[in-house]
Parts: sequence; C-alpha cells; structure tokens
Amino acid sequence: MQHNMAKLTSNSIPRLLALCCCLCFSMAMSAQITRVEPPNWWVGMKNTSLQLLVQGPKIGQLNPVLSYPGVRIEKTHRADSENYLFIDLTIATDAKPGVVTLEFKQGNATVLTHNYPLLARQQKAEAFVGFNPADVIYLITPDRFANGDPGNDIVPALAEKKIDRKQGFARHGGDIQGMIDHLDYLSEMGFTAIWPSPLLENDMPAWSYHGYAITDYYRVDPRFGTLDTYKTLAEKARSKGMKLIFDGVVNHCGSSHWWMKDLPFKDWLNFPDSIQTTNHRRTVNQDLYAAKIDRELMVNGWFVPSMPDLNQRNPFFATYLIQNSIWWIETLHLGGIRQDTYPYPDKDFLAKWSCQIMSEYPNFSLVGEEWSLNPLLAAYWQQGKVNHDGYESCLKSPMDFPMQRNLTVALTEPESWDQGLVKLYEGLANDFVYANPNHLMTFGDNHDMDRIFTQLGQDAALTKIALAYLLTMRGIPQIYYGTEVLMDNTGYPGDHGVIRTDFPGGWAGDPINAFSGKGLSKEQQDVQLFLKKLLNWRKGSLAVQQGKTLHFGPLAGVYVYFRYTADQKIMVILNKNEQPAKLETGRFAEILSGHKNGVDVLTGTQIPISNPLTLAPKSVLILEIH
Ligand SMILES: [Ca+2]
Ligand SMILES: [Ca+2]
Repeated sequence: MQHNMAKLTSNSIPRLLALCCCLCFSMAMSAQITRVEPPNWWVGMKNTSLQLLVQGPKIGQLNPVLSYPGVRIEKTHRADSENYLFIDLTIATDAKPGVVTLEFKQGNATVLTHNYPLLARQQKAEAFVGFNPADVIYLITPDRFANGDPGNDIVPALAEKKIDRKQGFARHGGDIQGMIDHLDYLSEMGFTAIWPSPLLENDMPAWSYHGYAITDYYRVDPRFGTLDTYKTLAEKARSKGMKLIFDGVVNHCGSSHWWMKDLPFKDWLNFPDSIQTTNHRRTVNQDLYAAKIDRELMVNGWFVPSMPDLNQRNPFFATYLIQNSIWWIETLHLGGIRQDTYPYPDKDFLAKWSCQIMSEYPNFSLVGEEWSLNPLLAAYWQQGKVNHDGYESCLKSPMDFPMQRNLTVALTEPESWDQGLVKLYEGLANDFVYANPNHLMTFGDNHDMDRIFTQLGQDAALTKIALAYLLTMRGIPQIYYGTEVLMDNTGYPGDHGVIRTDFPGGWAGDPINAFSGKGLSKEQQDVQLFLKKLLNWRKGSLAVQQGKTLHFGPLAGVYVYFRYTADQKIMVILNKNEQPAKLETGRFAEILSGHKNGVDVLTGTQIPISNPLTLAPKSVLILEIH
C-alpha cells in the first residue's frame, strides 16, 4: 500500500483522498451493523476459538481489525451474500474481561465500529451440572402452563396478534413469569428439574405457540418474557436446587426466520429452492442397506413446509449452532439441553455438537429425541456405544420411547403368556444394547402424544402404577405438566392443542386451581398427593437413583422388581389384577433371604415379608426392605 502511494504524484494525492473520503462517507451513510452473533462471549473458556457472524449492508466489503490484549483475529471469511462477514477470533486463556472494539475498515479508513463484550464467567465449567438419575424432570408447554404476565399476551410488533384460549392452535398467554410464580409448587411437589419447550422467538403468522419454529436463535419470544425474565427463572430454579433444561432445535427454524430474507451462504439450507419434506424414515441413520436417496431425503428434507431444514454441513452454520448452545448454557447456567428431532440433523454434526459442549462442560447433560420404539436405534446415539459404523457421540441421554410404549401396552392389554406385563419385563431385558441404561430419559407421555391418563383408558389406578414404575425404575424420569391432576385428551385423540391444555389455575379466574387444590376431584387430589409423596421419597433413595436392578418374570398379573445398593433394598410390586392378590415371597429368596420386614414408603406401615403379601386390586406396593 505504501509502495503504491509513493508512485502517486503530489497532485493526485488530494484528489485521491477526496475520492476516498467520499467513498467512505457514502459507505458510512448506508453502512451499519445490524447483527453480531453471538452478542457477547466470555474469557476463560476451554475452547479459545470464537467465530462471529456479523451482518450489515455490504459489510462483506470491509475488513475488521481489533486491538485488545489476548484477543486476535485469525481469519475473516466472506460469505456468498456480501451482507455478512464471519470473523475467527482467538481469545487467549489469560485475556481479561472487557469491551473489544471491532473496527471495520475500507482501506485505511474506519467505516464502522462495534463494541463487543467479553464477560467474566460466573461459575466454573465443572459447576454446570446436568440432570442425572437423581432428578425428576417436569416438562412444560409454557404457553399453556401459567399466565404470569397478561401484559405480554399480545405484542403488536409480532405477526400473530391475538390470544384465544378456546383454540388449541392459538396462543393462550402462558409465559416465563408463570413458571417463576409456580416454582414453589413444583419444588414442593418434588420435581428437581424443569424442561420448558422452546422459549425463543417464533415470529410466525400462526401455530407457533409450541416454540419449535424459531425465528431468532438469540432472542426470547417477547410473549414469553425477556432475557432477564429467563435469567430470573434460571436463578430462582437454581436457588431451589432445581435444574433448568433448554429445549434446543438445530434441525430446522421457522420460515419467518430473519435470515430467510438474505441467506449468508447458498447452502445455508437443505433444499433451498424447491422444498422437499423429509420421508421420516429414521432407520436410514443406522441401516446397512439404506438407499442414498432415502438417506438424503430423511436428513435434508424439511420437517414441515413452514420449517426450513438447516444444513449443518456448512461449517459456518455448524459453528453458529454449537456456539448458540454454549451461549445459552453460559448465560442461563443451564442444567441440560434437550435436542429436538435427533435423527434429522446431519449426524456428524450432532457428534461434534454434543462433544464440544461436553468438552466445555464435563458434568453437563444432553438428551436427544429419537422417537423410535426400537432400542437399537435409541442406543446408537448414546455416548459410549460401540457402533457398527464407528459412530461416536457425547449424548448422555437418548429418550426411552421403547419403554414408554411397553409401559402403556403392558398396563392395558390382557394378561397372557406373551401379553401384558411381560412386555415391560421383556422390554427391560433389551437394556444390554445401551452403553448406559441408567441415563435414558424415561416418561409416560410428552407434549407430542396422548396424555398418559388417556393412554391408560382414564384409569387413575393404572396411572399411579405407571408413575410409580417411572419413579422407581432405572433412568431419569420426565413427567408432563398436568399429569399430577390427570389431565387428559380422551375426547380428542392425537390433538396436540388438547394434549397441551391449559394447566388449571394458571390463569386468573380459573374455576379449578391445581396449584392450591381448589376444585380438584378426589381422584385428582389422590394422584397429586401420591406423586408428591413418591417424588419426595425418591430424592432420598440412593437405591432408586444409583442402584442395580433385579426383576422377576411376571406371574398372574403381578410384576416384581428390586432396586438395590449395598445398603438399601427397594421392592416394587405391580399388581394389575382387578381383584386383591396374594404374593408368596419365597420366589425372591435370592435377594430377600435374611430380611423379615418391609416398610411401605407411602404409608410408613411395616409389613412382614415372610408371610404372603396381600396386594390391593390394581395397585403398586413399594417396600423398603429391612
Ligand atoms: Ca402472558
Ligand atoms: Ca435435517
């Protein structure tokens, strides 16, 4: 540059400077930075690399520089659109928190500046402890749980401008404040973690109350609250010893996402020009014989036409999504991430995503939604699984969809040699395929399927058996909000809007209030109290949280299993019969010998186990063996 300048005549310099100034001026007039993401970062991260997405009109024509001790620009990348820059930074481990001034230059002139915050970390990486088998997770659809702030129900700047509690697909007004308001209730019930479905902006014209059509990965949906409200939820939950689980969606975004107007790269999306929807053939990820066309359509097809499929094979996008997850973990001090539609993103990306997170936060937890009834498929994704194709991941917890199905089938079909409780027994026998069955997330239902009370034929006794099974068997149980008061969708099978009915008492003026108990039926009160007792007992039971499992083949509608450590033995007896049953205990001698009594954990009653046990009709008996 200096060399060229030396060749210029003295007369030409003023004219050139004038031209430069003019160019700079016109650039400065139009130039602005519309977005820098992540909006901040932290010093002292294990991974010292950070890649910024910078967006602004023609920003791609500028060159960024910075001067900050310990921080340097490694490389600047132009995108396919000139309105983006991707800047690779290295942040030395000894860099201090502060504000990094990024200057964007055209020639020698600074056209734009941006102050980028580098924050101090509030807690050590090891202190980010994820959910584990000591936890029971409460899954919440936030729009339908409690309306803590009626003032945010309608936000005029957003596309969907109404609430209508009579419509299943419409927004109902529930929000983060509603969850904050009822943390006491959840904590007293005995839940130790909450998983709200996504709370990020879904600025879609309709049907976005569920949160899975994200239109800004760094913005809390104003109808749910602000980033500060979200932080308050996290802090208050933490102060009660409860973990906050973030619902992540890396497979797709909403079609109104801001980048849809100007994609950074031509390959930012899969099928960008002609939408093809996925074939949902989820077995192709493992199938030895899957056709390439089926595999590509499964992974690259759009989940639905209003949810563009994201191309995580684009390395800038992969980094964007990984950093986004880390930003939320660090900002909210999360206790876990649940990843939506796990078999649908690029699977090499998922390995990278999960391993980078776990490398940064060694005690963290991730759970993936593989909706398959085949344990072979669920097991494939789990950390530590030795796979036929060498695939390795750092996902601790696949969801246990196979158990969910076995549980409801076992409790509803008639008993015979190969029907009924034996389905649960034989399903559990598949655990040898998992690298760690104790870390599977177990559940009776969730926001995408019929309520467990509905699946069990509106039978409260069977629902109690199912809940007891989940809370005493291996795994990390998840309970869907409202299960404790027998919420159902029996009149509307499969109807998501009804499955996600408003929690009674979450709205001012609700005639029934499940938080206070006002207006609940005897049956609802009974189940709520049953669950509360069991949850609070479970908190202290190391045999359930960490113990081994021993089960005996079901006989005559009765299934018996034990959870045990060296110090504690828990005997669980599921009686599916409509009549009282007698249970001789001699068959369990290999674990019961030397013991005389059991204490019913729900009533505190001592029961001699040398005599036949009397089982109430359709009941569960949980005994601490002494
Ligand atoms: Ca509200
Ligand atoms: Ca995909």
